[in-house]
Amino acid sequence: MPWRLLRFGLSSKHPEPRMFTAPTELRASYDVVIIGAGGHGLAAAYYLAREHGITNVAVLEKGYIGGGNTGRNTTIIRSNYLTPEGVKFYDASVQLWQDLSEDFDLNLFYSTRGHFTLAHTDSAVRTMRWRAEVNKHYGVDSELVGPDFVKRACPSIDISCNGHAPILGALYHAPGSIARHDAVAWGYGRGACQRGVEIHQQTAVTGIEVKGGKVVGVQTSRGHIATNKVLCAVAGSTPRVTDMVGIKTPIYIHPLQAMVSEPMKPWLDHIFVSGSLHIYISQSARGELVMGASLDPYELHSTRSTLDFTEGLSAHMLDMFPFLSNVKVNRQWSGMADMTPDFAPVMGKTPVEGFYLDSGWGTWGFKATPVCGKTMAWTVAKDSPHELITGFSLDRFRNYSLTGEKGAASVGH
Ligand code: PYC
Repeated sequence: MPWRLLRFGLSSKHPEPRMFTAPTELRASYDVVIIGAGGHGLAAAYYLAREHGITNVAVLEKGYIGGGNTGRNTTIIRSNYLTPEGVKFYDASVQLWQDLSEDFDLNLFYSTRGHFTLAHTDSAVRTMRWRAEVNKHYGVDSELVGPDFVKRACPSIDISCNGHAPILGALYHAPGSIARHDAVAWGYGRGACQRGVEIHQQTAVTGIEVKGGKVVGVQTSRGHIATNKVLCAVAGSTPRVTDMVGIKTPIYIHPLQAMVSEPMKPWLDHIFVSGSLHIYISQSARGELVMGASLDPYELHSTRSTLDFTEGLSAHMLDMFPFLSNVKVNRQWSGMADMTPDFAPVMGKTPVEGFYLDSGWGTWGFKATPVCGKTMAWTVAKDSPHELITGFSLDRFRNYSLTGEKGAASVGH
């Protein structure tokens, strides 16, 4: 149990102090400005302060802490990727996740469930075998299992999927986990604040000043800031920020929707993903079923939800779990996903000196929060890409050396 929680329980003084200090004024200059107070931006601020001693840092957020994709995902954490770059990177993240509640002294409800990616076709079985072998090669616990294994793990699943798409096998990844998404942003934010970082909410970046190819300042809705280093960590809004410095990326924004059911008593231990049915599901600590599907198939900068999505997802969910037919949907939401052509992120330095990108997360940025914070903090502090992110640089598109991760997407996109 986190020590802070125990101390709180035994204390006669309530309530606790606020999680974050709220600075009123912007300083005239900062060593580093981070755009975006989601998990990634706050994690980078935390590691800049904790591991590199850089504390004159402002995190600017046009909305509120964790109000973007950090609060708009389905919290799945895994490292069963397809490429060596992806497996090593996400495995480092899973290692960090495991100690994060302890590090923050804040319960993140990190819960290891085991993650199944179901295969309904021969070619999907082949891809799962391929992923299992790459995973094992890099020491990640993944294996190809048969339908009996799946049925034993989850007796309520209909292995025939209503006859539409019988389950032929699955990639089983025992370390697959979920966590409380808001708490991650709070933990990194509080840790960064405690070390002197300033988080300015309701502060929109309206322009970035570049002189002679170098960043020299940032214009905000609350005034000007001088700085030589800007980290852009605004998943779903990346093109708006890269436009400010004149950088072109192949990132397009698609909505990614999700929904939760009313709470049920716990019946689903594992996380299930079906690429053919285009769905994923887990059960949260509150008993809600957390469910999602593919991206909306068009470019759109919007977080609106649609009935079409609810109907399609529900129909496929019932193929797998027919007994859910009377369960109510409590709420649904949408995030804006930064999609890249090879389904791998875009991280690191850019052609503009002092402008760093943490972007292109597609549908899987939440799980990368800790490793991204750590590697981006390193990259910004040393002005040199951390070794774990060299496969994700922007210039891979110019050099035709893509990092093809589409085969590890949760669902067909
Ligand atoms: O990458 O595991 C994942 C994921 C789940 C839902 C969307 N992406």
